[in-house]
Amino acid sequence: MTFCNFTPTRVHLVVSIIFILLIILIVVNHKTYRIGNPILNKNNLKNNGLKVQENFKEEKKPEKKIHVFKTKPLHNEPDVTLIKNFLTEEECDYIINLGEPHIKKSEVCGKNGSRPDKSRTSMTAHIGKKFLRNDNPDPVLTRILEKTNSYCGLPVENIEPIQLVRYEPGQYFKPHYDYLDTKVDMYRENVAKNGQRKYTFFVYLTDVPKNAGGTTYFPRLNKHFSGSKGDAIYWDNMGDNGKEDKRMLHSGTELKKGKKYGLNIWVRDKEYIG
Ligand SMILES: O=C(O)CCC(=O)C(=O)O
Repeated sequence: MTFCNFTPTRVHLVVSIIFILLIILIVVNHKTYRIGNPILNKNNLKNNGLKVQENFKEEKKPEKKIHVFKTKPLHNEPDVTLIKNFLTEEECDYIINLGEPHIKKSEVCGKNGSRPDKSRTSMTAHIGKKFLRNDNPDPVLTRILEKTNSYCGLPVENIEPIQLVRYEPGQYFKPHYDYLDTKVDMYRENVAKNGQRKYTFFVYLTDVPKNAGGTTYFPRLNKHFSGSKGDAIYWDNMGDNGKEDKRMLHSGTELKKGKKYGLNIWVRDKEYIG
């Protein structure tokens, strides 16, 4: 039979190899589209005028960590909330150790800028940009900012440098607002640039002994609040209508004994530039 007598020539061999290579090329090319090679991402394909497959898979983004918070309402309308264990004990100690070497007399925002004042006798350290270098981000600070973003929903970029505060017996912070007074030129400019302080997280970094004062007091709500180590007291300084909410007047009452460390985390209503 002719079939049995078939003897492959060199030409047959070359044609067969080309054919097999062609099949391999088609299969590999098909797979590359489906796994979402970053070079062949949807936009590049579109920009190149190529048709994008319906089932194209995008490059996998790192999963965003989901934080679960346990909360307790402390007051309704206006809302004040206790966030249990917002920081871990280790995070509290870390912040104290990080800020303590930089601590100095607390200041208040006045007509002529930030100055020490007898209405605030505590000590403060700003934990600012130098601790948050992009090339070497501090993992604990990064986690705290991520939790803040996760709870309030505003971006990490809106958070001011966080502020460690320390009270010793006899020290206090008289009633004040956290939002900046836009009737004062320099704060109006600051708010135009950086946004207003919308949310406050005041985190208790240490336990305050019982009956030792040192509460967070809201005179217009006639309520004293406090937390255990790691708990945050959270409120909105702006209210639903976007205006400064005068009911959020608050103070740090005089500490009678022990030492109280707290952390102010203020979230602006737009990106904080500085
Ligand atoms: O010490 C407190 O309980 C509140 C502190 C406070 O209001 C502040 O530092 O702005």
